Amino acid sequence: MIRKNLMLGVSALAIAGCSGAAERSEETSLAVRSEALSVSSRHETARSRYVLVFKGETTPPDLMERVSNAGGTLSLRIDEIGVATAKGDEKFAARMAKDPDVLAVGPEFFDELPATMEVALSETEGAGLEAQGTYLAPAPEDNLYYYHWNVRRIGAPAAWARIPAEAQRQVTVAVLDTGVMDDHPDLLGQVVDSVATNYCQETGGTFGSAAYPIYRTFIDFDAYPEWDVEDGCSVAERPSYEGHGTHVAGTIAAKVGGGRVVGVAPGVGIAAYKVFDRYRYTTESGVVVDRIGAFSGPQLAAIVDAANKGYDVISMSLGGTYDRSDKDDTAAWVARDRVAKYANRKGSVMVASAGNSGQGSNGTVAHLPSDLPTVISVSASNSNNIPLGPEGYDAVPGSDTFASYSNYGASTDIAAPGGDCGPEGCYAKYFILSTIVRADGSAWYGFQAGTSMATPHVSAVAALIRAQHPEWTAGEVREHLKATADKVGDRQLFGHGILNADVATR
Ligand SMILES: [Ca+2]
Ligand SMILES: [Ca+2]
Repeated sequence: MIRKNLMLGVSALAIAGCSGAAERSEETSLAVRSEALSVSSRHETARSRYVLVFKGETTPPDLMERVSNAGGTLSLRIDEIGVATAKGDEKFAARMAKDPDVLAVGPEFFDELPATMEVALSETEGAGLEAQGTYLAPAPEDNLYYYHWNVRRIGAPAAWARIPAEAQRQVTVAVLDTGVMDDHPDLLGQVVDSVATNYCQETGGTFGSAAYPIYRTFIDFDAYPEWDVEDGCSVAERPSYEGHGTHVAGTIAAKVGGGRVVGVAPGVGIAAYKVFDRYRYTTESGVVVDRIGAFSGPQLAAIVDAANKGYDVISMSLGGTYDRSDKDDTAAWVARDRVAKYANRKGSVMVASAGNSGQGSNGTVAHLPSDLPTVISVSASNSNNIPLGPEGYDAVPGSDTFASYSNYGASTDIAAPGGDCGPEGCYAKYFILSTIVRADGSAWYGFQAGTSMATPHVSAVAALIRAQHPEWTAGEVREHLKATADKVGDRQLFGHGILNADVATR
């Protein structure tokens, strides 16, 4: 029935070749990249699932009776914003739409995470670097620091020098994603809260946390074509580990020391929200599709929870395209707009990826949540010249480019490094290196590209600004980020410019 795009980390991928210190993995060719970038993941929403938006920005006390009287079953009620999700047929939707307290009824959309591809770090990478010096790494363990052109391009080290770790630790960034590996050596102790709002709320990992990215259960659309929360989640034959949220979290807060990389705000805390569910269905041609996607309801619930807990920043490397002129999209649109305003009122700075379809989102089509006025929309930049210098691979001043896959448009607020291919080809050094979970569940490092990778840079700098100015409103932080960005060119592409942590924290 209804389909929505979701563009998460593009993640071009190839098998990392073997390489030593002299032959680093930037030699790895990313032949499949163009194919990966053209992926425009679509998935049918679970039929019969609806979002109900009430007029009064609160849900009526007798909500459950109203839903059951109309022939539906209630899944989630989000009282703070007057939104609920429910299951029912089309008659149910029509009946609810006639309720005088209801503003809009529409499908509950399901945003898909495309199959993640990445350039994994080779096993030998970084070995023997001690002999060459550690390229000004903040700690000897951070021996992949020389790959962090992105961290240095936005001037993060200058900000670290100004904002003590204790001040950073007062700030928390909520990461709405697939989960965060809380015992990754670079993230151990960084995850200060763990919440699963997804419909399959399994726990996992060393600490058994609710947001650990193990997907042992799934929504079985073959067994339950009209799946409801009450039908529960089925046990998978083997777990899957989804590293997207761990990559995002590492770019924000991978710590100094511990593991081998460093985030943009290495002292801040991460609140990991798992909003994605694993799901499976068989296509008409018999292909079994086993992927990860996020329903609207769990996303809205996570934002409300993070805002209620006073988390400073809400980082969303996710989204989908919506059409203002499509009546079916109205409920989802209003609900997302309402929750963004709610979070802003509570002081949470909302940051979201612009999306990876290489399209301008002007006109009636918008990418949500990024295109909402109270959400910072992040497009992706790259560099066309990243030589190895005294501090490692660094972008030559003036070499900024716009990433080929990034969305753009009038609502783009700011750009940040997201990685892309370079002039010599698709080499790892042009990508963003961060923490990942390998297919066997172990902690590792990977290079990825996408607006999903650009977004956490902005979230991290918003957190650093909050550490300096705890009293600033979400709107003040947002305006400060834009005002301090490097003006590099086309407003439609880069918004107010490329994020600058150094200028933003002076
Ligand atoms: Ca580290
Ligand atoms: Ca926006």
